[in-house]
Amino acid sequence: MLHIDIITIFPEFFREIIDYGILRRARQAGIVEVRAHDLRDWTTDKHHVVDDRPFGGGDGMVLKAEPIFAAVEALTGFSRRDDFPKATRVILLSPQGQVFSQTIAQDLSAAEKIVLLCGRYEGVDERVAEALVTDEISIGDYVLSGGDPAAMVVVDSVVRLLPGALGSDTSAVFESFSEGILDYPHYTRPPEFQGMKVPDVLLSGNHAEIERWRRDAALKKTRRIRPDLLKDS
Ligand code: 9D3
Repeated sequence: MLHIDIITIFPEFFREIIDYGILRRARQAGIVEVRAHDLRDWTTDKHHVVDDRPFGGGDGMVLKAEPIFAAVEALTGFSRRDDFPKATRVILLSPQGQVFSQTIAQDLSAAEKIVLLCGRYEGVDERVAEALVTDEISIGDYVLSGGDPAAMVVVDSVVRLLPGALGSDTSAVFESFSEGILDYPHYTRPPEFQGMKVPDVLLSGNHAEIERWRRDAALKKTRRIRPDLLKDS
């Protein structure tokens, strides 16, 4: 079973999500365990302060190293990257990370324990990245207000790759097949809606023709919207 621990200053943000959809089913099937922890639980001062002003000056606040190191030690038994078992991944979600991908999701789905550190404010004390985390991940080139939504993205994409999480394995097989190209267009009833018709070929019952149409439509759509996916293949 994969254990996922999320360290955040907004644990309530995750409560509902943990209890819906594939994640709920995977948890009930004993495939994964997901917990959201409040970083403030590992502060030692009266006011549970998790942030402080940046050395050298500048705008905004920085998440302090001490509570993060304490949290990771409590959750993994270790507080140095080099001491973690190989199947333990401690991931900092930050704009400075490697851009997340399906390949990284697949790699993470082989782990036994994943700790996700959600950054906030202007950043996280760099000693966390230097000595504690095994991976630093961004989910793309746009500005979020913190790492929490990024952690949700990582959890969703990793959990659905776990054996048994999707119920049937048809989707997983299909996915590896279609990687690197956008999906073909889908239609369902009715065959005409507000004057918009479903392509005749899909109603023809000719499976070879349908297969050809779908491959062609997927390729056209990819060329138009994501030509980068076709660059070297
Ligand atoms: C506008 C603030 N920026 C000043 C140059 C820096 C900045 C600091 C902190 C920008 C974003 C954040 C908070 N973002 C994350 O913690 C984050 C994130 C993201 O913003 N985009 C994509 N992936 C991620 S993962 C974590």
